[in-house]
Amino acid sequence: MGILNVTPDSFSDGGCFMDPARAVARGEELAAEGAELIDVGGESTRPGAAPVDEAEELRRVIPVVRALASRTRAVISVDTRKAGVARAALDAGAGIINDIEAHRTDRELWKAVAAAGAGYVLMHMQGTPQTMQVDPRYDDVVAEVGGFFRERLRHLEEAGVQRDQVLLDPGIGFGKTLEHILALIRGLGVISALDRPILLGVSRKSFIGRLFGAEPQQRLGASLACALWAAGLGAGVFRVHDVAETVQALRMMEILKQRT
Ligand code: 7PJ
Repeated sequence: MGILNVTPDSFSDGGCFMDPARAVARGEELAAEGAELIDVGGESTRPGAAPVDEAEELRRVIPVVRALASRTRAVISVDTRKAGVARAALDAGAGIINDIEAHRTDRELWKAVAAAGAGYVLMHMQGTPQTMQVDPRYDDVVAEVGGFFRERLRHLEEAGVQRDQVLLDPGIGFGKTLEHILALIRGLGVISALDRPILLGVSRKSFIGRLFGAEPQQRLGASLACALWAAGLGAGVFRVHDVAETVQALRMMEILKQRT
């Protein structure tokens, strides 16, 4: 899954793709590098980011979704917390809604996903983007994230979203300390047991900066190491900035696993 932020303020590529033509060109590039999914986001979720109103988010996201859905073979995912944006994006050709709030703010969103029969990324977050990094606490982070998925999967089914529409994402960096993040990545096997595809978003994240003192553009090595580790524990979708490098690393691992 290649990341395409059409925001002025995302941490790694904010402001690069605000012009729709440039955003579409970048999406086509991600697809050419081997992305099977492209995650288009019009609202930054970094701690303290300014909220974006619906009209502005629609204006940023929908033209890009429409163009990429018709011009690439990639499935378009839309990173939104708003039902109105989700509905418009699905109409414009998106196939997946990536809802980092797990519908805490907008109960209509699940109905839109159910009506379209679309894919749905169910991501764990403790708190809200404004508060999540203040003082995250867990007794057992792996067990608690697993419990959250079980509970939400039940609610999703009640709302008409079937299990086979859902991908599970532990939400790396969303209300987690460095220790929580490492425990979750080490413990992904527990989440694999829920028998839904796992999506992992570690690419260039700040915990890598904490470990190695590296700037976002210098975090590829650790991002790849996490992806390969997670692939070994059953993760199947990797939300990344560096698509070509990640595809090459995962293909290499597949080659090494083949016994002829
Ligand atoms: C994630 C995301 C993630 C999902 C962001 C960043 C912060 N959506 N949106 N999973 N991260 N599903 O890219 O560093 O980990 S925004």
